[in-house]
Amino acid sequence: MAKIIGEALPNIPWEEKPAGCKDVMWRYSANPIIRRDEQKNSNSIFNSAAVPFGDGYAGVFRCDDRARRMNLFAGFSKDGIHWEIEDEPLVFEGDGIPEEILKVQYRYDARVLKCEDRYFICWCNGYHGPTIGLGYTYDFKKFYQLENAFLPYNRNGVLFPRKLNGKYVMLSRPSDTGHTAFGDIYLSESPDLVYWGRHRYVMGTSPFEESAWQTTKIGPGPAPIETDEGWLLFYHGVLTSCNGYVYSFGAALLDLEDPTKVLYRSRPYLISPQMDYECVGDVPNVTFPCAALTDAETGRIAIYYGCADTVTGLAFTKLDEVLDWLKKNSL
Ligand code: BMA
Repeated sequence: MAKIIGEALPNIPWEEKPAGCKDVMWRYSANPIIRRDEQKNSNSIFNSAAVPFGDGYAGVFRCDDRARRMNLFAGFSKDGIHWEIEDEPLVFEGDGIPEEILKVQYRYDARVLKCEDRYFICWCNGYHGPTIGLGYTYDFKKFYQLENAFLPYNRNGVLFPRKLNGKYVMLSRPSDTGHTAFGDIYLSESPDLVYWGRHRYVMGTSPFEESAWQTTKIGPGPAPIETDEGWLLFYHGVLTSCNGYVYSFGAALLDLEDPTKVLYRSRPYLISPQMDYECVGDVPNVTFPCAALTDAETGRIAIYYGCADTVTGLAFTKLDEVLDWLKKNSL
């Protein structure tokens, strides 16, 4: 049996696979768990991240307001399903950065992860175009911001939950100023969370004859999950259909020592937009994962994903099941 290297999480949000379901990943029956208007001024709440915190959970939520401004908000939950999201956006204090970097243009699609003694937050940060913002908190009350990790333009920065060979490691998807029509996953490392370099290609889009859901662009989803067989990465992939972009997600297994080596990568998707709340919304046909909770004891995995850029859903799988599927269905 493969093992998640991490902590037990007995109260992980969970629902058993419905009888007769043949899928490797299944949706929570009460999806969406977060409605579009659950926060004071929100137009939509999606592409958000959650982590175990205290005896419950904390998260960083993307709430676009009714002026359609994109910003990040802290939220708290006892069970990982019912959330209280704050009315005011995150305020970061600079950690060695000038006012210019602290200024908020727009912030979206946060990932949150525990690394060493703190919770890191990576997000898409407006700085003359999208780049990767980076900050941390100890308590989800006070937040500290570091330098942007990269030059514009980049989206989907995702830090690993621990250093590798003494360096912090981040996956990202270099992009452009608009609704980028390309995108591969790269890995960069840093000795100090300020200077990022040694950029390496990890994986790119696939030929459509091979696997069409990931032909236009791909990008990292939740922070990689450490297992004894490798880093389990859930990633999104985009197909350009005659009706626009379709965002699905699948999984890959990266080498534990050298995560630029892709051991397996899924040919089929795990989740694609099929339910009404995934197909209908501000941006139709989007399923976009940003967080994963894991229970090392049972191998349970719960994924938070944005649905149609409007609401937030939960989906479940188990480590053994997803690895077995990945190995049998690899590109
Ligand atoms: C991506 C990001 C995501 C969004 C997706 C679909 O480029 O902007 O926030 O969910 O497009 O609109």
